[in-house]
Amino acid sequence: MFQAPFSISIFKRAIDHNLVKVHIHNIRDYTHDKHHTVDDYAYGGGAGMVLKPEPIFEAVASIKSNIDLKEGSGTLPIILLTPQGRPFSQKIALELSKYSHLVLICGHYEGVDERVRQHLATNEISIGDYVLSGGELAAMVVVDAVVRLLPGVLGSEASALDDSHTSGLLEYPQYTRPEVYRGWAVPEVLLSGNHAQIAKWRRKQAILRTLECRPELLDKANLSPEDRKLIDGMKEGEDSGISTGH
Ligand code: 4G0
Repeated sequence: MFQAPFSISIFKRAIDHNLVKVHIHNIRDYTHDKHHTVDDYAYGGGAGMVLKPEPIFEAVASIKSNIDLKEGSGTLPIILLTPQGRPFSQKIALELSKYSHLVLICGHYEGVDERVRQHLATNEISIGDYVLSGGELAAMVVVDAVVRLLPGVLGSEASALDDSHTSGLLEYPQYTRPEVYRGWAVPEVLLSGNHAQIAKWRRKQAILRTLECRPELLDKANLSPEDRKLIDGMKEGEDSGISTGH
């Protein structure tokens, strides 16, 4: 399941260039019984199985023993992916990108024994308000978001710090050739070569999109007094003359 995402595109390059290493561990390998039991019925009853604590604690202990944290870089985040965790964000991705090592624990079934959360995990993260059949996809989402922030992983042309969710606004619309597709023309200003006008148009579009799709982001965004004036005008329902198209 982890193979495909990590063997294509930026991951393959990052791994091949030794910018990152990803190790997959199966908790079944840390069981001692003949059936390699990793789950059991829930105390108190109820449908579904619960992941047992022992294989998870033993897997993490073994992984830890193989990590040598450089002096000073201190702590090792042990992250449990569950729907009950803190909502994942670009800010958390940036924080996680500063650590030399991360351990991610993928929950499964109806859940994980609470002692894993209380006494093993240092962080509990959710990638969104929905339930997946396992934490693996959630872990891959976190790893993807973190790895693209590591120095040298993205091409120099695309700065990870330059994109949406760092500025706090949604991104402005992008166009490439052809200039007219099925009668839909690229906005004139983008062909003008007037860089000041283009920057102004893009800023306005970013604000407009954010206002329409994610208004709550505007409260936290870093906005100039000029941006604020623009927004106040849009909120009053005045015709901005620009449509986001959705
Ligand atoms: C632990 C993460 C793990 C508990 C994991 C489910 C969604 C996410 C799992 C459960 C996951 C997310 C209590 C259902 C595995 N689903 N949103 N599934 N419970 O990050």
